[in-house]
Amino acid sequence: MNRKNFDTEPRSPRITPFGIFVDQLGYYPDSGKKAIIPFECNGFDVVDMDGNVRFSGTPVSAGYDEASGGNVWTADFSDLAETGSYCVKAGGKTSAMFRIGNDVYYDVFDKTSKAFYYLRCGCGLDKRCAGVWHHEKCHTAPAKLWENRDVTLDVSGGWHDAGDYGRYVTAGACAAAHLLYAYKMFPKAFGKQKLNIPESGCPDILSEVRYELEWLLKMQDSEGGVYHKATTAQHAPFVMPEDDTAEMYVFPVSSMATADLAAVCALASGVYAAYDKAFASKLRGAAERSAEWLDRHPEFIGFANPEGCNTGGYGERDDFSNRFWAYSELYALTGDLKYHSKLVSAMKEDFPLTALGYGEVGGLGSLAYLLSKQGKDVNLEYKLKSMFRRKAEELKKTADKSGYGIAMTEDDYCWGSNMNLMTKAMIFAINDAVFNDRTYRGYAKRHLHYLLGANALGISYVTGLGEFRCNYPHLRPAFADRIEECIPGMVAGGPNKYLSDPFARQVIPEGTPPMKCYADDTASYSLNEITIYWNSPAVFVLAYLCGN
Ligand code: 9MR
Ligand code: ZN
Repeated sequence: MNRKNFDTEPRSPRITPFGIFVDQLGYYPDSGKKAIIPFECNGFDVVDMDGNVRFSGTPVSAGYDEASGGNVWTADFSDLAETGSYCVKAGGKTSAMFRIGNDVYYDVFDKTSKAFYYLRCGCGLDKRCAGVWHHEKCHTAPAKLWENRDVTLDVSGGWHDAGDYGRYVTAGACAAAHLLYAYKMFPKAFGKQKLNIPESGCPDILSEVRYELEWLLKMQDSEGGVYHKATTAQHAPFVMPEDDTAEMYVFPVSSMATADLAAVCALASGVYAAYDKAFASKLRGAAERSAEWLDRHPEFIGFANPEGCNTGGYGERDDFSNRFWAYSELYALTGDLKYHSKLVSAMKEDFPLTALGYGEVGGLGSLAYLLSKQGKDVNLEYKLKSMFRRKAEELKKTADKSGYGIAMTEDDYCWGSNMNLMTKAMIFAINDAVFNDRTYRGYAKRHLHYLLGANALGISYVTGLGEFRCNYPHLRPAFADRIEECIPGMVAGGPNKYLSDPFARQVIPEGTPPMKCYADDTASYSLNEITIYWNSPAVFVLAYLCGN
């Protein structure tokens, strides 16, 4: 396995040894359970680890599946409820090993949550918490303002965004918000979680999110505006973070970053109030200062990389959804009617009210409003609820047509498709939580099953989890540490039919169906990078399934 020269020698994609696809982590005893068989056969068996047949059935045709470009049959073994380890066999082929049990997702829930710790910047990861993946502290030198190099400031801390070492406010705010909502909506799931991180005193996930929030606070300037990102001028080579010693820069304020900071700080203020009043009030103050800045700057201040910088842009075309999210969170926190009228005005613009990604954040604003304990305009509440319900109904229709049971259209297989996958599952989870509608639970689960192996490549897209799993993500420390086993719990971007990097184009033949446009190769940033906001929706979905 040559991991050193990936930039000159991309490897052929590793092929799954399995011909039948299952969630490699497993199924709850009382859940629906379907293996996916991409070939015709007469019958299937579910076999335990001693080789005994424990269930037999006949596969049912699910017809032609567009996204994977083939006919699909499903093997329904929902009636098998006994705890244990199994695999599915049919037509001389077999699935990966999986378990049936009430605890099958605990490990993936913990590891995807712990992934944020491994991405911490500005501190060392010690052996006690990080095991073999420990490293020295990184990126602690003072940074320079890109536009005025005489000014230096301390912006250490937070999480590395992704496979690169950049730290971007809008991306960070979105990931932190997914985790905070996961905690707010499904607190039970986090009660028993032990992430083995240095802090204690509150649920581990809140200590972890606080690490990011403390950094976000440093990105706010004295006027309340928020710098868009802190990165070096160019992406670092594939070295350990402590060996990336290039000059760190802080890039200009954007209105998206400012609004997102106001939003996430307001949200966090409400959550941390129960643990640390001083921190909660600091967050509230920051949120209010950024909201005042937004008042003084009604115009859109976007972001594009200046000449000489090639790190992530996270540009957006407008800041409508960001402002809506900010006012909605501030209203939920304070009950101040001025924020209510601002959120209503923000809604005059056209933007999706259920979007949960890092760019379009309208869904986070809607969620803030719906979960708020403040007085609500009934019409507005009804409208936002209907939007979530309508979205779920639309997704349900798409999922019912898919052989894999997921609501992914062909266009959803783009850069970071696993974020699309997991935010769709979030929509189902939100519908269950807000309307008490349990019918959506199975839909959410099937999206997780796809992530964990019930997909056309039979691969688990989470490092360290599943019998056949991705292990070579485009993630600098995972390459530079020379450790064969990747840092666990990282969600890969996943199939991207646009093949947006040279390595992807080199190894994936033209005409490959969207669901198969993936290679577990360090070289491919458009197929196999990891990011904080691809992990965070997975944590949300797992919190829902483990704690609800
Ligand atoms: O996740 C982003 C994806 O949706 C975009 O298509 C892509 C190209 O603009 O950028 C991705 O974001 C990258 C960011 O700019 C820098 N850090 C790594 C991110 C994941 O590749
Ligand atoms: Zn760092």
